[in-house]
Amino acid sequence: MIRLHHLNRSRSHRILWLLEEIGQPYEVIAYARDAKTNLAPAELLEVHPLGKSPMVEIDDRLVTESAAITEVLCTRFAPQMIPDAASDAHITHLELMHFAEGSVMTPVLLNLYVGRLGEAGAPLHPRIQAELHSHFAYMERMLRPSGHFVQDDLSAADIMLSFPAEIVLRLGFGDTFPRLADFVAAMQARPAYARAVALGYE
Ligand SMILES: N[C@@H](CCC(=O)N[C@@H](CS)C(=O)NCC(=O)O)C(=O)O
Repeated sequence: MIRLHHLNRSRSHRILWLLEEIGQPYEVIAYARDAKTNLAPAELLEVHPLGKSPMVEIDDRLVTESAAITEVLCTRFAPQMIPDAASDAHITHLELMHFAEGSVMTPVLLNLYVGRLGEAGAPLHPRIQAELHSHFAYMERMLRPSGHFVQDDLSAADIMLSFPAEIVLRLGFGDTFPRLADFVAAMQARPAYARAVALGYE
């Protein structure tokens, strides 16, 4: 049995979408962000000491970290979404799976938090903007002519990179990175993505 610990308006949405793509039965335990702090509720700390979402239970094994969850779900239920382990594409797959949380999210989160400092954060803005731009430009360049990352059909990297790609648009960079804008539109047009949205969890 697969059980997703899902926090509203979070990285967990890409796992909900992935679960719809792979077509395995699953259940969702929904958590709501605190209305004032926007943080996860304390109940998530009862599941894991970090108290973050997504988390997935697969046959009673708790799996944390979006990239690990995506890798485990694809390996078990949708192996076509991961390039063959001996291929060059598999190395690109690994690079982008790590990039999605380990690289691009650093300037994204710095931009969010330093932005709250107002004038006090101003000396950091140019560096953060430059890092945001170079990471988004790298994503734009890594998109294949098919409009996917890594493979010419949906892959685990597409799932992982959908979250930062949606942030590119939210930050107003859609015109600067039109291929990323097309990628987001294509992923959101997939029936499985629409089914995940229709579940109404946010
Ligand atoms: N690297 C982790 C990040 C998990 C994470 O930070 N999740 C956020 C949601 S986008 C969260 O739970 N935030 C609530 C909080 O920190 O209180 C992953 O990819 O799963």
